Amino acid sequence: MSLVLYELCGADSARCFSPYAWRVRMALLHKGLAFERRPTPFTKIAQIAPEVSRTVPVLVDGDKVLSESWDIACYLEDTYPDRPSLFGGEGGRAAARLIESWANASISGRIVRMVVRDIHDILAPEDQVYFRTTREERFGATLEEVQADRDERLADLATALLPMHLMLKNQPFIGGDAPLHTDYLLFGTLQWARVSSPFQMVDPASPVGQWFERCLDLYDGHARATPAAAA
Ligand SMILES: N[C@@H](CCC(=O)N[C@@H](CS)C(=O)NCC(=O)O)C(=O)O
Repeated sequence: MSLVLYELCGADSARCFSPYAWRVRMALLHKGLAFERRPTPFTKIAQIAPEVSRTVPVLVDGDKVLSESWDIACYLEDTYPDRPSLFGGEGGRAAARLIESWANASISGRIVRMVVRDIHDILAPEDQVYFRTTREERFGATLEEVQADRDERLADLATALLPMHLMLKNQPFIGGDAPLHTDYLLFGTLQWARVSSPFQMVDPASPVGQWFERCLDLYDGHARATPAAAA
């Protein structure tokens, strides 16, 4: 097997939670490509391929070392064109950029403030020190302060998810009748929350919650096999 995916894990190497790595993992499954997974903690990421990336995911395909989840999805689409398409054509690839920006800016940007302390708690001790230091510097507040008023911010997250809620009245996936990479872009973000935090931010009975469950069922329930964070 020549494809190797480096992902981000907690103290438990079975608990991979990076939203960007989940996007790539789902893209590999969509393409039907076999791959080996290498769960990597925060403080070991720099050793994967320092000349190429300081972040995960990193995908190794033979002698190629790739980083950046969007670039990896495009690489898979262009390198394995005979496999199921991730984008459904060039228009789909261009439109997927909007979904990526929305998922990153509007959804991940809100979710991180609801789970940042919980992420800390699933990390190994040396990663906890690194994570607390870098994130507290980034937020200008303690992890506890950042996450403190998350209940009051649920309505704001629901508003940010409204376009998805409305779309789901007409079709089961962003890709239409079946998922495309657009679905994996948002899915990765919500899977990050599911795996790293017990805080329930999307009602499982809501249209978005049901779409998320459909994504968890894809590829023989692959993503569901990573357990949700325990309360
Ligand atoms: N734009 C990158 C973002 C990747 C990224 O930020 N990954 C995080 C994990 S979710 C990371 O590796 N962080 C390393 C660190 O914080 O030291 C992508 O889409 O792949």
